[in-house]
Amino acid sequence: MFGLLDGFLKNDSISLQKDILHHVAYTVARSPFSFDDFEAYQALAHSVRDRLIERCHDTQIYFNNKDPKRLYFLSLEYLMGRSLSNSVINLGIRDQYADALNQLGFEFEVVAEQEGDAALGNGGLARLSACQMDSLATLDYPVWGYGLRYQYGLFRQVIVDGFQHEQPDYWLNFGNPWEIERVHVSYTVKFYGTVKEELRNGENCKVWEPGEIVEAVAYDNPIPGYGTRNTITLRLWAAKPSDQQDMESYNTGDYINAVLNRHGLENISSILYPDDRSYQGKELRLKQQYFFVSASVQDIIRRFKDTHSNFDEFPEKVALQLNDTHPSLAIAEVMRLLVDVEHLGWDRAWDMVCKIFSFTTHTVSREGLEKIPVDLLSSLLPRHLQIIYDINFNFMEELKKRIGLDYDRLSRMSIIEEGAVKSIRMANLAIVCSHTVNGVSRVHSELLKTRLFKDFYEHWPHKFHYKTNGVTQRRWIVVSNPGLSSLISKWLGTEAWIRNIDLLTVLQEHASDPDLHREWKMVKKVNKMRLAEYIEAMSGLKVSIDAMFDVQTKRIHEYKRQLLNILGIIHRYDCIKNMDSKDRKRVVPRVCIIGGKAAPGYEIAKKIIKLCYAVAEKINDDSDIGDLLKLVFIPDYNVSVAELVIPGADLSQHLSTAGHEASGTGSMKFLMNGCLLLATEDGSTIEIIEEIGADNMFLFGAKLHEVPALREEGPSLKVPLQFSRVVRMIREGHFGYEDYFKSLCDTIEGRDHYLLGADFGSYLEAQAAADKVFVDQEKWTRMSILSTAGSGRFSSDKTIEDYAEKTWGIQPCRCPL
Ligand code: DL6
Repeated sequence: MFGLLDGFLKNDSISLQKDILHHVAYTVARSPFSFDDFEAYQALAHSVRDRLIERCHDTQIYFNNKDPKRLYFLSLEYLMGRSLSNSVINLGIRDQYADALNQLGFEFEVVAEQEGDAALGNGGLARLSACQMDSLATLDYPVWGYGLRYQYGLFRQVIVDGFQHEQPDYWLNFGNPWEIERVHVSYTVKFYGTVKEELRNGENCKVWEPGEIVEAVAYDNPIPGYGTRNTITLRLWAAKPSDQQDMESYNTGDYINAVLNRHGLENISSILYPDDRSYQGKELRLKQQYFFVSASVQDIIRRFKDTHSNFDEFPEKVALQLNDTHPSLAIAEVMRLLVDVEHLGWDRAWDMVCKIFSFTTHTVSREGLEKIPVDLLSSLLPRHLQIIYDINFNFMEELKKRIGLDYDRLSRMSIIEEGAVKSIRMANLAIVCSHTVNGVSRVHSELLKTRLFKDFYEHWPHKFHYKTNGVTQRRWIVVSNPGLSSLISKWLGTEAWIRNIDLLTVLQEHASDPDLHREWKMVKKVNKMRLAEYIEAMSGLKVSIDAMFDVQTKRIHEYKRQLLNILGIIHRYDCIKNMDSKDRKRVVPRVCIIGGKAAPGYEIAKKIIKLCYAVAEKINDDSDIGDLLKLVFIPDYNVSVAELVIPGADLSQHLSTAGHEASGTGSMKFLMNGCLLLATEDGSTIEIIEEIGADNMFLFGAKLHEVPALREEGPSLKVPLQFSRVVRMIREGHFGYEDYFKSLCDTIEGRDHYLLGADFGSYLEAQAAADKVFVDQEKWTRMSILSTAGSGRFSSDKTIEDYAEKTWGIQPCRCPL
């Protein structure tokens, strides 16, 4: 199609140069003789966007011709990070662009740094969605991603005097070249109002008369695959006032208020909720969920109807994936559209719903499960509440036939929770209506089957599966660690591992080769220098790259136990202070790096950040300690900071109390980058151990089956003396702010739900083991190589292939080159 215009866009460096200059002149509106790095970035991004659009169109035309079964991936969050480097690498034209820029007097890396992060998500779940989109495109699957185009992404974390402050992330301030606004692709989304019964063609129909109407407008974000022409689309919805709304108020003369009300409707898509665990009962959140699923489902049905005259083939052509419970209202929306609008009849619609939906949960705890107060749903989405009640009624009737009148079990499995606040259990809704319920690691799946969803597992064992999470090697090695990427390609004699991750195991054969060791260490050294420069620029702290870079970066949560890490650092500091000079010579120097955001309302998490700063101030200012120990907190940890930090880490810590991390994906990124893991046997770490062997990592802590007994012991549990000593140091004001830290210390003395005291001894042993190996650089490097070599199972390509075959039933559909 584009061939008709002027031939396909050319990708040699001269053509790219011309293209960049064209965009400098006509898109950025600057003189081609004078533009700065940011303007170069804008022009470059638009030039890449042109190529993405070309491929996106070709991909869609190809999909339309082939009409394969399509996957629709519904997620309320995506942490995409930056797009430029990833796009040009996946398009295979990074070097050509670098040349083109060079000839114009710019450096690719410097220009790429101008891009801000797209942070439309909180943490693990959101970054996983981004990795999975990359794999879906690369593996040529016919897919659409759907989500919300928040105007404010995840807050910026600013630290003032050690305290976290949240600032808005208005990421669209300077425009977003990576999206295409589709003004002609919009749907009305209805809220509030009443449901009436009407007789139509002799049938009783439900007619929803809404009280508010909002327009959902599509913004398409192309996602290019690597080594393929396929470029899929992530369609994000933005709320716009609808012309149908408020005509009344305009007519009554209240012009100003009518305009203000209109403007308010845009707020639906304006802010991302910044808590990754609990969202319960907020009207705006519910509006966001429904807004995005309603627009998406309307779009999906419209696309299906474009090429089908009836719904007979709907389940053979459509798979809908619920990324956690957040999009579960899609179930009721599909029912509403098929029954009330398409008039298919309840039974036929229900049969289809049960065939098309699959559900993945990312939660371990009961408290983390979403609930929607019935009162709220009844006012906001009255028709959907009726549908959910009907689904539940039928389900309860079916259940009674199977289990009889076991009221306890019936009430536990009901979609409706009775009680002080009558609520809809979104997970129960998703399980009842999906053909498959996936966990995100093997142990997570076991926890789902034996604890969280035990009743459902006993009822429908065939529905329960797991797909261990993975991360994309394109982003987490090729983009973020070009040195390691070239090294791997050189030793493997091919770049094929970028699409075929199994090839990484070939590195095992070379794990003891001194030449590889030399080159491997050099790559790490360069990455550590880059990270050290960043630390100095950000905090003014100079760190030695000969020290072990020991990193823990992730959202701040009590269960992730950043506090255990800080207690360990205090212990190390205390030991060094009490050593004589002979013993000090044997200390392995460490740079301890911690980073992550605390949810704005999570006080204990914010105290952990403050404690980290207070301890850092004490240690880093102590001239007696010098380079033996440094502690730095990296503020505003996000995807692009992770791209810098992960390749520079020697050791990374994953400390969740066993049974609390559903999977964990940070560990996989560190593993791919040859970083050794110090970890508990939790989530996907258990599977990492199977791949690389316990000898190649530092494990510690209570195992899953030991946790209940330890908890049972409560305050009488014996904890190591060192533990009591470091907690006392905090309580006694060694790091200042003793009153402020009191409640933090109280969480780990006495009840200590996350078992920091119980695990402290084995944690220190694991740390000592890491020190010992670090001194033996040959052993360390071998372990590092084996870590990368064994990381292939944790590529999102693997996860996606598994989902495609076993859950979604979709096949690759590769657009010809
Ligand atoms: O599945 C992705 C990721 C897991 O790796 C983490 O273990 C889990 O904590 C995280 N969950 C969330 C919570 N969101 N919800 N719901 O991000 O998912």
